[in-house]
This record gives sequence, structure tokens and C-alpha cells, in this order.
Amino acid sequence: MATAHGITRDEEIYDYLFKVVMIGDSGVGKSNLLMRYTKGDFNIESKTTIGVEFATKTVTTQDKKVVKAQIWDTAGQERGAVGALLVYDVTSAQSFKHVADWLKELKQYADNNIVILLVGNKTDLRDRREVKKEDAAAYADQHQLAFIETSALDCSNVDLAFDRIINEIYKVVSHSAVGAGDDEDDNVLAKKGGSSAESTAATGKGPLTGGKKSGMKLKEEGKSGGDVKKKKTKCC
Ligand SMILES: Nc1nc2c(ncn2[C@@H]2O[C@H](COP(=O)(O)OP(=O)(O)OP(=O)(O)O)[C@@H](O)[C@H]2O)c(=O)[nH]1
Ligand SMILES: [Mg+2]
Repeated sequence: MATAHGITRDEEIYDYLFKVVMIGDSGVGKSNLLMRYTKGDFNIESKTTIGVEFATKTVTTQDKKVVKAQIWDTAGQERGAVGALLVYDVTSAQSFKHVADWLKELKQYADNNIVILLVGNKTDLRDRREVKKEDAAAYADQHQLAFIETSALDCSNVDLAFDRIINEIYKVVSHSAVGAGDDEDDNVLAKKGGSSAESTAATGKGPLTGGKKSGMKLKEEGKSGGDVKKKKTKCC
């Protein structure tokens, strides 16, 4: 059944809900990566993100579990996140240098076992590259981060980046005994088999979530950005 907002209730069926954050310097392409992944769009003139925004995407794992990723396009939402895409711009050595600061922020506010994917974006700008792939890969290795290079503009590796982090989180979560009603675990996630216009999320505090520690209700209709899409948007 479709709601007033065009969200089909059937699309709310999922096994896991993951909160993922996108962090990194301003202008590195976080919003465009998210837009590309969830909507297949790119905006050459996109403005800096102000306020709290997230988008959701539902994917199916290899063993047929339905995972809904709630991806926040804003720093400051790290609490309760189970994954982070730490984005820098391969044409900006400065943005890569700041990765260390973003890691510190994650250490401070996120859970210890958060899955982190380091993302070097804007690989299409070949002539302007300032950060070598090998250097970033070595850094990632040293800090036990997964690593990928992407271009939101020409779509390279965008789906792969998000799919990879979701699968990595799934590996972690499916090996831990987190299930429905497990309120002790601040980290992850209501496991859910039903269908509802509301999603049960065991994420941390957030302006849209009412501040309960876990098992809180998050109204899809109340979100400030993004939408639920079951269909995979084709990149470029
Ligand atoms: N060439 C190229 N430009 C990109 C790419 N991704 C983003 N951009 C451009 O970079 C600029 C900033 O992109 P945003 O997605 O708004 O960056 P952001 O990280 O969300 O920035 P804030 O919201 O300020 O934190 C925009 O002009 C985008 O069009 C890419 O892969 N290649
Ligand atoms: Mg943005």
C-alpha cells in the first residue's frame, strides 16, 4: 500500500537496518556519492549540505537477507553508526591530510567496532590528482580501513563502495548475536521481519529519532531527505 509520501509499505520489510555516516571535508563529494547511489543523479553545482540529511537504500545480501541502509550525509551523526564512509578528494592533498582528523572524530563519537571505508573520490579528474592511490592504500592498510577510489561523476565504483560497506557491516553483524529486542547493544540494529510504515532502529541519538538509546521508532515520513528505493538505480 502506498502512503501519502509514495512509500510502499511492502518496501519496509527488511531483516537489518544499518546506520551509516558519510564524513570528510566539505566539497569532497559526499552528497553526490550518496545521490548517485540512491537516485542515480549527479549535481555539478551542488551546494554545501546544511542540516541533517539522510537517504535510505535497501539491498539484498548474498544469503538473501534484506538490509536497509540509512545513510547520513552529515557529520555529527556518528553515534550509533555501524559504518562510515570517510571521503576525501583525490585532487586535494589537504582533504586527504584531514582524514586523520576525521578518524579521531570517529574514535571519539562512534562505536569502536564501526566499519570504516576510506573513499578517494573524483578519480575522473585525472590531470588534477594530488593523492596517489598507493599512498592512500598504504594509509588505509596501516589504519585497518577498507579502501576504494570512486567517481560520483562518471559512476566508477560508486555502487561497489556502498555495497562493500554494507556487506562488511553485515558480516560483522551477522556474526554477533544481535536480534530483535536486544536493547543492550547500542551498536546495531533491530532485526526485523515484519512490515511497517515505521522502521525500528537501534541507532544512537539523533534529532529525528527522539533520543532513546535503542529500539526507537523512526518515522520514514519524518525524514529530511532521501527516499526508500528497492530497485537498484543503474549508474550512468
Ligand atoms: N569531477 C567530479 N566532481 C565531483 C565529484 N563528486 C562531487 N563533485 C563535485 O564536487 C563539488 C562538491 O560536491 P558535494 O557532493 O556537494 O560535496 P560534499 O562533500 O557533500 O560537500 P559538503 O556538503 O560541503 O560537505 C560539487 O561541485 C560536485 O559536483 C566527482 O566524482 N567528480
Ligand atoms: Mg554535501
